[in-house]
Amino acid sequence: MNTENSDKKRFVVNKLVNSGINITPPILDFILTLDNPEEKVNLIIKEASFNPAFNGHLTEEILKNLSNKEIVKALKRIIISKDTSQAKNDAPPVIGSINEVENKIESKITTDINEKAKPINESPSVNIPVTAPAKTELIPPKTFSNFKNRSEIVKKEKDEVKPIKSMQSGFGFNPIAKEYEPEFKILKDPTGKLYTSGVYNDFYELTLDKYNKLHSLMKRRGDAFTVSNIASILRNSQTVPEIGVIGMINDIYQTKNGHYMLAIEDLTGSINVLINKNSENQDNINLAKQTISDQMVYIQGTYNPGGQGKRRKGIIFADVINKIDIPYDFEPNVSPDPLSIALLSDTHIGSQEFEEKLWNRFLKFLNGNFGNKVYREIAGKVKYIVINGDLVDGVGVYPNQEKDLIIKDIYKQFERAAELISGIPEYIKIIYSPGNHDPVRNAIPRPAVPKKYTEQLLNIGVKCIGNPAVIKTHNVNTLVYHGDSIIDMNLLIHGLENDKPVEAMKEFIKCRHLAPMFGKKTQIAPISKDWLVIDNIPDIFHTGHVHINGTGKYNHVTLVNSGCFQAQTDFMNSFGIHPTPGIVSMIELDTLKIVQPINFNNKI
Ligand code: D5M
Ligand code: FE
Ligand code: ZN
Repeated sequence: MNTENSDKKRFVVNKLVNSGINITPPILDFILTLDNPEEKVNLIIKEASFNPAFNGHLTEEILKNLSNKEIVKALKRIIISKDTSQAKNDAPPVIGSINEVENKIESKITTDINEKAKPINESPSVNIPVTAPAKTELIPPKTFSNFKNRSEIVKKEKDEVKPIKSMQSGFGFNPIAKEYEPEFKILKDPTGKLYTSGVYNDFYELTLDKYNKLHSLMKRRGDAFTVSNIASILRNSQTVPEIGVIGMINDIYQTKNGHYMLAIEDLTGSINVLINKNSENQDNINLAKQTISDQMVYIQGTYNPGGQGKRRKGIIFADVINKIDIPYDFEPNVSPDPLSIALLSDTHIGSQEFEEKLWNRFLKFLNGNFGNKVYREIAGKVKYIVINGDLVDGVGVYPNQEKDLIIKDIYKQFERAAELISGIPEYIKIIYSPGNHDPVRNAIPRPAVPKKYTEQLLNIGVKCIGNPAVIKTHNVNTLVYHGDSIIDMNLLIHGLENDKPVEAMKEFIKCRHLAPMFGKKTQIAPISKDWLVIDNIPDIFHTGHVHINGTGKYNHVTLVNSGCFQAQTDFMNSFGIHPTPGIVSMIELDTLKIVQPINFNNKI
């Protein structure tokens, strides 16, 4: 291959890898046959991210649905020629050829050649015989007209999955939450607002928006009041003490002598910053240890212009380094009423590992049938339930997922989800925001799951929103984010561990961004506005994804990683994840007290 072609290939592969997209060699070769593949790949990434069936694998199906006529035509030509040469059934070549071209790129191009990703609605369905609908004994709603009767949902007897037992409230169970109307508002929801600007490189637009938002948040910090821009600092030919600068980190590393070296940039230029390991303020070193590229920092220190001449390289010797963070004395909002919110995620309905027994105990608990008076009192306060992603296991989400599925049809997974949710008392408002297993695009932010899947959930009063989102329940604001980037954060920052997800959550708050990294496992959609900036400080911050329950506080913000209702799969085992199914965290909205998480593994 000539150099120009291999440069093109390198560019295209880099682009795709940096966007977290998997590709097979035939598809890569196809892209390279297009006119101006560098431009086309941007277009493909942008459009594919908006296809609800797109799960990170760039397949023929995904390309066929692009709006660009040239791509679709070229694809047709190839398919026709494939057909006529009877090459259709030939196995595609192995992926090794890509790695040969770009040996610097890690082996992230992990497409399983045999796994031809199918669009979700074409997945094979299991044949579930239907018998007479089971009678339900749910209490009909009394006051809340916006809630349709959850008991209206048709229940079907199934071979593969048992229907939930009808839930009846425990004797003498008088839930206080029933006496209150829901006071619920969506404050931030990306659904329907995920625009691209249509310009050549939307990642540039996104980065610029992130920069501007984080910069203005940093300016609000008292100590970052007087700052100079980098170009004007670099013009100094003399040493300047006590100079302040705000910049986004381009690179950060520890020198062989143990100091920290940062390259930061603003809109005017970039400059090196050194944090001395012997700094009087060891907080600086501790903060540097927890800092990664693409985060915004404030630096104060002495500028040294370095040697004479054009090759002179100025450097700031930092006395202070700060992230945007939140104030120590942040005062969260509380509810005037004694209600609570239960924070769930990762039920993975449809998976063989879905822990239906634990879910049923949770339903019993909500209906006042689990545990003693103390449990009933806790249950009776629950007014809101958030399901923060991975409600269903989905299809084609990871290689060989099919063998882990008990319900192989996405629509049937949602049907079952609606049945299982219908056991939640009527007076509880349920909010569902999607994760990486739900049938929306894999890249964040995600819009709400489309109605074609959620019709039955909507019928039983479930509110479907995008992710991340901010909701207000009885005066308390909760930032709801599935948590896709927690895994990257734990890999990038030394000392962070998957089994302590709350520590990664604290880092998100400190840098005021939900995915402060590019080109890692987290797929970020190339849109023109950055929805991942934490612009307003939430009262509660809720994540999931890791499948390990954890709770904590950071400067009075309540943190919950909700855990899951799915036992360990082989896929998780391969990442060394030991999930904690059946542990549910609830927060009192009037006190923001974290209720001791209830473990439904313990039979009571
Ligand atoms: O994630 C299930 C668990 O597996 C959760 O702990 C995150 C982890 N996980 C998922 N994908 C990856 C990758 N690519 N690397 C490392 N760990 C991962 P779920 O989203 O439910 O599949
Ligand atoms: Fe999950
Ligand atoms: Zn997940």
